[in-house]
Amino acid sequence: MTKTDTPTQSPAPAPIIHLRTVDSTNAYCQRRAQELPCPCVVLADEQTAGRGRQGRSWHSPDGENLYLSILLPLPQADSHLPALPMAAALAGLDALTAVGVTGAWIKWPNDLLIENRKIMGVLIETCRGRGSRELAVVGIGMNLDMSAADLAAIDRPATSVRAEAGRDVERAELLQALIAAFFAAWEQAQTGGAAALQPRWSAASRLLGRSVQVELPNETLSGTVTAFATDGSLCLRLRDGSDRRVQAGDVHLRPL
Ligand code: BT5
Repeated sequence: MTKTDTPTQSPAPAPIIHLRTVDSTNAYCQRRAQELPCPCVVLADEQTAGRGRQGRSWHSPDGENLYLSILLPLPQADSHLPALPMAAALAGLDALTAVGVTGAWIKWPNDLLIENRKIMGVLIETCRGRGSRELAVVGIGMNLDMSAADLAAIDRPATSVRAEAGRDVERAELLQALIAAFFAAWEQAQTGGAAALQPRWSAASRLLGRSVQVELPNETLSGTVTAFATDGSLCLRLRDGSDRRVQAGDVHLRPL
């Protein structure tokens, strides 16, 4: 069960609701969408059923990591939707830079990695708020201070802010930088749509020109990344010379 601390008004453009423990901050937002302020940020110290994409799980031990969901009105224009994952990824990059972690890159669609070690993941879901208004739930998990044992429990290489920064970083500092950067990017997208964020987002990827395998639900594509479209899709030149655009999938880098 969740234990809700008193909602605190943050200097960020949205109230932060701080939970001690919860199954998943995304699930919490979906359950409480009718009563939560919108926008708001739901933060937890621990998730007992943190989730990733496609039924995968997000390792969320109790401690100093960031497990948060930003509840927002879902943009009306389709052209604005891809701005959500872009804003989340860019906010993560900005927050890492703010605390002195350099070298992070965006692995399409919106993982943040340092070399091949994952430090942040994003899960975007939707729900209905008051008056059946459609809302977006932007879930962000960033490892701040994972023990070596917790990192080792993850089935892929993973890292944390403290491991990379080599110094103590306060969770409040990281959180504040992340939220401020998210809302700044989101604000930019209000007028310019995803196109306003796409150049920076695409430049922060290391996949351009790389040979990749993309796992889709029913097939696996092999090809070279030629571009990132304004709508956030990945443009691939396949081995047979044909071009494909994919909107979601899991990318595996092939050796250079
Ligand atoms: C993601 O999924 O990367 C989305 C993760 C979103 C987590 C946040 S936490 C707050 C909010 N509430 C939630 O319940 N979720 C969101 P995906 O791309 O499917 O990656 C999942 C994979 O990342 C797993 O299968 C592991 O290989 C790896 N992984 C799991 N936990 C990790 C961690 N803490 N750090 C790094 N990698 C992890």
